[in-house]
Amino acid sequence: MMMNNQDEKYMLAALKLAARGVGSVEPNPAVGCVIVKSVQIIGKGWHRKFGESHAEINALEDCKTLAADPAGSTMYITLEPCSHQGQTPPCTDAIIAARPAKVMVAAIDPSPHANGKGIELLRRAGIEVQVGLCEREARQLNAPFFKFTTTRKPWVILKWAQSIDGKAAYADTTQRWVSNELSRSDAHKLRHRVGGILVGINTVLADDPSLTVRPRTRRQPLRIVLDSRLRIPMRSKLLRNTKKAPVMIVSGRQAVEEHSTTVARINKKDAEVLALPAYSGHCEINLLLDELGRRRITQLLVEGGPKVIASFLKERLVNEICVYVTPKLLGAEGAADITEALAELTEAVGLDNVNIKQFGNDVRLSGLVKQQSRETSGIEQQPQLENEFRGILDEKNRGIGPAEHTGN
Ligand code: AOF
Ligand code: ZN
Repeated sequence: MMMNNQDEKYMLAALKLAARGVGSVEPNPAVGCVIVKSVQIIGKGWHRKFGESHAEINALEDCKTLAADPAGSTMYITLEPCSHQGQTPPCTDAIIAARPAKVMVAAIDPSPHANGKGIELLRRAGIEVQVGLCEREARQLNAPFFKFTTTRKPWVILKWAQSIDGKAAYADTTQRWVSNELSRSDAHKLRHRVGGILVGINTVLADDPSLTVRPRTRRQPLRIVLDSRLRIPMRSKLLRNTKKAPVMIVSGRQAVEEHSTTVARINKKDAEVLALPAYSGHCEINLLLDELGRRRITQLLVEGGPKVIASFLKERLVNEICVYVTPKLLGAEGAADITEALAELTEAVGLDNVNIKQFGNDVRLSGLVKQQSRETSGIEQQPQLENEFRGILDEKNRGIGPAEHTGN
């Protein structure tokens, strides 16, 4: 394939632009586009927000600010341009009308509505198209999108906060937080990426969380509770504010049959009860992922507690982990022992693409799960990424939300 360092430089610039959309475009992929003519960038664009115009359209629009004509240019696009009428018209129409000489595409969009169709259309219109420049980086930036599109299962992120000695909570429930405020606000941003947030019933009983996303104008993820014995209190915040965001209580089939009055009361609160096959009291979470996939939930954030975290890891369903460690040893003052729950794991779990960041005195450690994600994500792990690109991923795709320039 004919390409050079200049090409790579422009594609990396497009990837950097794309990364700005992480946290506001989901469940769409983050896409960037750079238009170059006579060794000059004449247009830049990225998909800013779900439902808004695509990267290519924004870049073509941007050419107008320089009064530049994209005819004869080279367009660098991080994902195959769409050729379908979605919430916006097909990008291929706009590209063909703009008459670039060449289009460089980092990765094919595996969605059924794309999958090479966009590239074919451009070629048929006489535009030279090259595919595969910085493909690995492009696939990593949108790893959740690629996993979902190829497996129909959501990308699973585990998030928790703990003391140095592995306690996720204080025994005294009047002391609510283990991590500091900066960590908590960073963790909150993770919710912007996801279509679902899951906790276990013990977390609901102990913390009574609302699990909503602020600001409220944002997409509100489905709030999911694993509750094998249907113990959720009718007075819990979750069941009292079902109008703010949908709620799904997941339980075993037998429990649902046995507790039909509770189910009716939950339904009356406008929350859903999902009955799954269960064995020894535990629902088959693998089947839950299939169901969430059918509902087009592309990313799931699992927020604990320890037992739930351990079950996702035991079932090898986790793609990404984000842990906040607070510099305290809670000893007997601590509860919700993560280390103890994880002692049941029979195999060690390692992380790739590790990122470490400090929030006050707390430390956030995040990364992609090795092997587990290799098996289930369809993406290749690549620890030796291009330095510049690693920076983008570290900031944008690993455990944090939108950049300064998302335009919302
Ligand atoms: C592009 N450029 O910037 C993005 C693309 O409903 P819509 O119209 O927003 O279309 C969403 C689909 O388009 C999404 O599932 C993915 O296949 C593709 N995303 N395509 O040409 C972009 N974000
Ligand atoms: Zn498009």
